[in-house]
Amino acid sequence: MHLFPTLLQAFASLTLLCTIASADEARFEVKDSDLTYVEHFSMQPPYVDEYLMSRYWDFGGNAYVDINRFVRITPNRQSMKGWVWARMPVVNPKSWVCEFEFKVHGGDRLFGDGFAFWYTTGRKQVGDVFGGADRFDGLGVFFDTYTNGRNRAIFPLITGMIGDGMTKYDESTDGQSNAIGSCTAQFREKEYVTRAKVIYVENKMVQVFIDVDGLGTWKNCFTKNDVTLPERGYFGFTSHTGDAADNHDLIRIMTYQIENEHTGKQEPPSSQPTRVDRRPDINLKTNTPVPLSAQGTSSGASYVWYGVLVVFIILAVGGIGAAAFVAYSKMNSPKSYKRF
Ligand SMILES: [Ca+2]
Repeated sequence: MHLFPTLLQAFASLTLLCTIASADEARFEVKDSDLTYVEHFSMQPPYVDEYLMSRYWDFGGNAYVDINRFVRITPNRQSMKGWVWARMPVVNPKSWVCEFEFKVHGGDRLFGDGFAFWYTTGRKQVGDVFGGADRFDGLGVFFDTYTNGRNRAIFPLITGMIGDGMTKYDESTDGQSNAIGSCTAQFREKEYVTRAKVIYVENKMVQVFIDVDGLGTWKNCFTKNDVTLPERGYFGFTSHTGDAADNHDLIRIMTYQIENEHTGKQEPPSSQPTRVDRRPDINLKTNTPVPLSAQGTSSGASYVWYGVLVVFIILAVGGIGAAAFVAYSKMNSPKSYKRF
């Protein structure tokens, strides 16, 4: 007679066990109505402004911009490394969504290695973790297309890792030994644009969602609760190729501030310090892809200064030459001889 309540009790206990076992189920949902667009951490075609500069992003290594089409982090060639880094650290928003559209493609031959999304205290440091620096401080999400280590996962594999500035990325397990979560996602060689979004709710949660099936719907890749990321991190994207290669293209980045009952009242995103370094990392004059220097340090401003310097040297040399010629002419003129 008491079987039904007992069964209910057992079911309730089982449910509780399942809840505990899947502790990294999302504890709450971030809704579209919680979001405010943040321009200075976003990027979209044509990627450069009227001065052919990118106001908020630096590009470097083997990365290049194809205006209106994509930012190619690495081209489909062996041993390439490229990067795209935000110029300003994320002071505000404290809780954010960084959504990006990307394409990874290059044919059916040997392909790799993938690309990384970063939110780290360092930036522009080139290294061997998908083109970014190892022992990073912050969050890395790796879109891994090449199996380096022995693991049973099906690739491509998306893996998240939180670095403390000392822990190394473990390539022998493709990052699985230090992963906060991962999922398999067939994002290569798609006709449509593939998307991902990384969500951080301050001191509470990191989540990664993907849309790689062309259906326009988000699927949870992984959730990690009770996470605190460092303050003043930089958003970045890096990639590298080795013997295996692919085009790793970034098409659009859209960053949003989250404000809901879990984040509390947030400062408006516009309160972000607006000091922007106007020196560009790129000099774009045509619609054709413009490769960048190895360090990404060549700039339009530099070219202008080189031009000014060259003109100055020409004028200076010309002036000295003219003065020398006049002096020589005077010395050798009949008048000069008459003085002696
Ligand atoms: Ca790998």
